[in-house]
Amino acid sequence: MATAVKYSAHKVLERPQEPTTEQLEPLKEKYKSAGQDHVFAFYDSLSTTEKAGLYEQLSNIEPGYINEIAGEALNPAATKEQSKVSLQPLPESATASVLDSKQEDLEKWYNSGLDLIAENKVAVVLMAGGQGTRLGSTDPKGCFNIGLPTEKSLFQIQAERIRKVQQLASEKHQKERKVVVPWYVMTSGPTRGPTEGFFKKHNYFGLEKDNVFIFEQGVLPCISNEGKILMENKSKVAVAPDGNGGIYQALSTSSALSDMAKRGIEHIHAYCVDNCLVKVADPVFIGFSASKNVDIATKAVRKRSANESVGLILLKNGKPDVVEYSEIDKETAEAMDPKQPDVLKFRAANIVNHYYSFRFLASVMFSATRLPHHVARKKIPYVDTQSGETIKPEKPNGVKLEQFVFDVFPHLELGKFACMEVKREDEFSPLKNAKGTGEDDPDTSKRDILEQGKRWAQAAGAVVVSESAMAGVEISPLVSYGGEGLGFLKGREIKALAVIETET
Ligand code: UD2
Repeated sequence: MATAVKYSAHKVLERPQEPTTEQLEPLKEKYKSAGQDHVFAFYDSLSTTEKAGLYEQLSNIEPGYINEIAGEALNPAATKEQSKVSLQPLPESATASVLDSKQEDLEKWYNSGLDLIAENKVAVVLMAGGQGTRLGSTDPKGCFNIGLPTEKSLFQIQAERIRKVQQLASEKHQKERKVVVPWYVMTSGPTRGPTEGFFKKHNYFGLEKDNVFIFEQGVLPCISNEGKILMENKSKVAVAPDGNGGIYQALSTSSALSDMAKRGIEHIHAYCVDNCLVKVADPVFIGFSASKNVDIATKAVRKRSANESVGLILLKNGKPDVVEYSEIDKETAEAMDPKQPDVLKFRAANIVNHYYSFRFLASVMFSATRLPHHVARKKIPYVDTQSGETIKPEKPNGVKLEQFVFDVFPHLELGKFACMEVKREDEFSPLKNAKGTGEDDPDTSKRDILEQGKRWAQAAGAVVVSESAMAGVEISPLVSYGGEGLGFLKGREIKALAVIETET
């Protein structure tokens, strides 16, 4: 299947040439037969550079494919199957829970996970192409400073967790070999430059540059409610990132996947940039998934409330799947467990924290472009191709088309899928909203990290004296990955707010 938009290899048009008639006519014909030739409305009035830029952009879009996916997304087939959709919680056989697993199992998974990391078989993929509109920051979310005493960004916290888990794996094997967990960072058009610049400015946070692979996902044109491609200005189609489901095509097209193959990677941890508690390359999760020999595993936390903005991990028509919060019906979201009346029936909340076997990722490429496109209704500024006027709409006038990363789940037999429930307080605190919202915002992220550090210090035998409720302990990931190695704190009194940056 042709891709919607080929990847602009960041070609800088040195001396833009005006497209010839032989080049232009077939392109105009293709758009005309797709009913999208309004994109040429201003072509003749454009400068040579603008003509070259528009020609380049339009040549990388398949208008027929855009019509197909926009048609499906804007008019979901109201087939009779819709009424027969069966939703059930995942069966016990497909789920494990850190909350009630035996300590010996957790240790077994932890140790086998560290062994796989030590054998350089584990990679990490960070989904960082989102535009973070709700947060109100124009920078990529990973650059965000949540207000910790050290002022570390989310990127730095995650980079230091990779460094620590490399060190733990190496120490488990008496440092016999160099341990590398390569970090593949998926960006999108708007986030690629600022992300690359931030990593360079901070010297990759102590990681080796050759083991940080920044790549770009695809984009899709923004579409009017009537299915027409929207123009951002007279010489540019309005585009948006193609969703975190664009990861599959991007891993292949960007050659990240072949880089993993060269390195002998067998296990991949893919996660969401905005979760400040994320255990990057979590040995327990890697060990658990590898021991079950699954192709995909996903972490879940107990849903906080019926209206929490999280996808629900469940069985849909007998297949593992996730129903997104933007698409769940009220009745399903609020259904209570018949066996436990005060507990939600569907309570396995998706936290964008997935394990993949390399063999699965390498196989899924052919079908990735056929993942469904979801519709995000947005107010999209555009140029009216009749009047030439730029319109800033007051209400949603169009849609962004997005693929969702979890839409590959139904491609799996249940036996090749697993779900691991983890503790929200230890592993999930998403940064979604602007400061002051009171939920999933910079203050809740900061609170959750400081609280976790305080718990770890107390578990290690320290006495923490807090001056205020928010006062906690920031423990550097370079000192402790998950609360381990803090014996040096035993018997010490710590006046919170405190920072533990080294073991001395
Ligand atoms: C995501 C999940 C939702 C729930 C919630 C919890 C999906 C589709 N939805 O919803 O089920 O787990 O998070 O926090 O996963 N991203 C890209 N490229 C894109 C769009 C997003 O890389 O084109 C990344 C984004 O940078 C972030 C992650 O995907 O790391 C989730 O994106 P989001 O925060 O926009 O998703 P949200 O909160 O709507």
